[in-house]
Amino acid sequence: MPVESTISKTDYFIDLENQYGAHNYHPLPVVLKKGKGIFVWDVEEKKYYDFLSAYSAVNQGHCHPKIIQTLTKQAHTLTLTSRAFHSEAMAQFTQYITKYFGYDKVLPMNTGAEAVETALKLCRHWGYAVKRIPENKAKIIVCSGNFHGRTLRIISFSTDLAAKKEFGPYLPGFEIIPYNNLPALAEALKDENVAGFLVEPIQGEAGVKVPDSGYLSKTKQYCTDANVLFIGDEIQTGLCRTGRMLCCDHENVRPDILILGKALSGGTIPVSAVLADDQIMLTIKPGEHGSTYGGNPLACKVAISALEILKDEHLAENAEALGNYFREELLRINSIYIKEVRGKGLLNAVIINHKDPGAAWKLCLELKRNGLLAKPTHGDKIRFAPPLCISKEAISNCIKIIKKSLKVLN
Ligand code: IF1
Repeated sequence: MPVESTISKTDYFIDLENQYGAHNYHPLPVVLKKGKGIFVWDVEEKKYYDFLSAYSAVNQGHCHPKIIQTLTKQAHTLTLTSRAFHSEAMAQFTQYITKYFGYDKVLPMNTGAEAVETALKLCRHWGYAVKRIPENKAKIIVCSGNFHGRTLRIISFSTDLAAKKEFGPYLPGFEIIPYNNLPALAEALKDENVAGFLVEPIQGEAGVKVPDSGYLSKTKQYCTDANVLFIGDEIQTGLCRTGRMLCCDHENVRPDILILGKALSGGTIPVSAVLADDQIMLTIKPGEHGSTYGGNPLACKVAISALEILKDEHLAENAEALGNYFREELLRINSIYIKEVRGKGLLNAVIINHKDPGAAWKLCLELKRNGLLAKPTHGDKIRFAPPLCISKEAISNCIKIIKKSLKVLN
């Protein structure tokens, strides 16, 4: 940054990014440079509570010392081998994560979207090899309002126009049914060529849509009865975010294919994984799927640490207890501008009720001014999802900030 500059550091970096970076986002006007635990700092040294947690990737808190120690140690040792060779770390990771979640096998990838792609390919393979669906006829059922990533295949079955318009032609083989609707699933499952049902246990992007209690266990049962794979996208809801290790655990549902990402590395490097039992996973043979970086030693070591922390620090229990407390306190504010408070554990959203369609954005700017970062989604919703290591005292402070900030809407 120029020494004599008259503009603020924040404006300087925002201008720079706008000039050289693609305009595929509309971020809050804050430029961050440091993070620790539940806090982040901007380039003006202002400190904030982080109530987004990088969309639930930093469940363990920013720069968790144990993860950073693992990361730096492994970075000095071995970072990438490709899958052309075995690695010590990959072997250890495969054993660790499969025992942790109780599956026969794991297939490691990097981003969430890649893991979803992997799960879809795996499901189709199983459909042909095991279920004996006629060639090219396999169908996968998905839900309206879904968010599973941004690849061409995944946006092909998105119902969000912004995510898909003018990106066609779209890939066939998907049927979209309404979310949280059992009769619609029962009807769709009548088609014998259905191989899988891909579902988010809570729809994050749709504004933290929590389905009716019993939805997950019943959809799982319907799938089992129809010999269809239940594919749980726990990329956002998993890893303690909703008060259980997996959101599906709330209903004792074990997905046939489990997809993990985000917090699997505690917000350090992209690490994702697909878990399934042998009958499904072993339908993929050498040469049929892979990734240069998937399962790299750095990622494997980091993921083991990230998973250890979730249990060692009782983050599921903390998310459950503090989530309940947070929602109760939000409701107690009793503001006319809060139409609804919803969520599970520390995955929450408030729906703003205001004649000004820009009210949620305005409130987020005021929250930022008062030291709390959160992001509006779909105009009128604000997601509140702090790192899971947050304390009751911190939540209580944040409630005060939210209460004070709501006055900006008067
Ligand atoms: C962005 C949302 C959250 C996901 C589920 C797969 C992926 C995601 C359930 C893909 C990613 C992100 C991506 C991020 C915004 C964010 C998001 F608002 F878009 F929906 F978290 F709520 N399945 N979700 O939530 O994972 O490939 O990104 O690693 O900016 O697109 P990815």
